[in-house]
Amino acid sequence: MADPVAEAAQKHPAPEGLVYTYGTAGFRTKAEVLDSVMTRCGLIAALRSRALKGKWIGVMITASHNPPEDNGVKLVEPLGNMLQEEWEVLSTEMANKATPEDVSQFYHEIAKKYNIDLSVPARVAVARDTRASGARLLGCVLDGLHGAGVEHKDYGFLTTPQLHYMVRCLNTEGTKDAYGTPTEEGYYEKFATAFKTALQGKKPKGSLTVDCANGVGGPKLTELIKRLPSKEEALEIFVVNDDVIKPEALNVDCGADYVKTNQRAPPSSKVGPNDRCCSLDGDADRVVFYFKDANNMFHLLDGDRIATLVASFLGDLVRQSGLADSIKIGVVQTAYANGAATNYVVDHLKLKVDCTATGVKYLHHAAEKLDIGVYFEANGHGTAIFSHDTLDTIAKHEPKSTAQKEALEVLRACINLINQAVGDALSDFMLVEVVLAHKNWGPQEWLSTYNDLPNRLLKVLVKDRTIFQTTDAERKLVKPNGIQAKIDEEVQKVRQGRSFARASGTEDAVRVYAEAATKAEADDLARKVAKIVEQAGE
Ligand code: G16
Repeated sequence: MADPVAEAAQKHPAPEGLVYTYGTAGFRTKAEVLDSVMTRCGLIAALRSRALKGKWIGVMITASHNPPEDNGVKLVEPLGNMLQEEWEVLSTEMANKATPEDVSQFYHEIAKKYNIDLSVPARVAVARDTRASGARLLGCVLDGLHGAGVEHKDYGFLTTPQLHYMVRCLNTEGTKDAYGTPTEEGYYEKFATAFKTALQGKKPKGSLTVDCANGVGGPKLTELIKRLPSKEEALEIFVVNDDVIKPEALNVDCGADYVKTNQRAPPSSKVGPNDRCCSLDGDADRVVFYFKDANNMFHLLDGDRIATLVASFLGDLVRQSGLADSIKIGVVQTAYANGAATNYVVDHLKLKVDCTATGVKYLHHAAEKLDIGVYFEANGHGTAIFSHDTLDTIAKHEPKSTAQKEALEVLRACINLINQAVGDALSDFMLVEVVLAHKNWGPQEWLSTYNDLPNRLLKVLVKDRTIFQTTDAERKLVKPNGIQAKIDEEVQKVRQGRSFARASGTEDAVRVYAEAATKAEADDLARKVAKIVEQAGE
């Protein structure tokens, strides 16, 4: 075969009878059936890079919060954003081509349709998390990249946000938007320096225990800590669940998804009352905080809490810097946001709230329309982004007093501390620590800003989850017919009730969320809605 694209596809034939979809966060399923998808993603990455005149594109091999036997792949756009939706569709189509010839034909069809010059250099940066299947799947991606004649950089093990950072740095190097040095050292230096500057000599109360879900975040956090100010000067950090030698331990009984879904600390947790803890997920792009009070009661401080904390702090800094008239802040949430959090943002912080479908790409997109867009999913995925004009305004602003100058310095340091490319658990937890240190708050003060409505998240296994179709930012089901009316009926029976069901984009399940005035009502509502979903899915 003289066709290198078809040759690459030939090496990793597609299993028969499987249908792949580029979901909430790329392709994600059992690792054993992903070889062909990886090679084809390598080809798509090559085309995407060529379509953008040789800009660097990222390929991240990870299944994030999923169990150890899963894996996945997501593509990263030049500024570190998620892949454009149109290209998600192309990726799905490519992944489902039956033969190597079909793959090659489609590759050339895409080139033709988008006027892509196949002789233009293509550049792709690759990284992976610590899953056992990662090495094999990396080989499959590289076969695709070789087939398409791509210049590539293999970063080895990275957290997902680190790869997003690298891609943004590679594409902005030497320009006025230069984001940093595209190396691991560059990443640690940038964020560690920003952390120190943003603290302005303030010391967070107590220590922080970080559960790394036995994923790639563990070793990377250990590296970061080496560059942070000493524990005497700033923050004492204890790293737990950082075993990457046993890949079967990944996300098991620990990590952000475990803590958020079960609303309890990992069973291995040994911290004392009021000790701050946080949990990352398997690829360190989510973080949730929590603590146990003096009565040993568990309290979760999830993505909603991080959003409200960060939005209020940035709002204060903008005001104190004398910029309140020129910069507006908004918050972006999904349907999973606790009703109490939404009310707090609107009624107390007096900020605008947008609601989008699940998936970082939707939230990021909505946040891009704001001067400062703070976006977080309740599960701990998120960041804050600053528009070009806002960055410019902040850079040029001349403070008129010492107080304005100090606030402006912290605001500028926060811009560097917040990963603008994508939500980043390491950068996010440092930001939270900065805010708590400035406010002189412990977790209890943070918790007391508002009371969450009791809520429950359930997973329902059905025959075919694709039959569950939603509208209104996933808050209502339009299919199967009649199901929403049944859910509404149950919701009306409980006080302050709200519930919705949606097909997961990363797992083979339908997720059910319910909240109500009391825990018993929320649990009961969740169970009833789950039953409705189960019956409709039979
Ligand atoms: C991914 C997405 C998130 C989403 C989560 C769950 O996270 O990046 O935006 O909230 O999946 O999505 P779903 O409910 O559709 O399964 P991660 O951390 O697994 O990459």
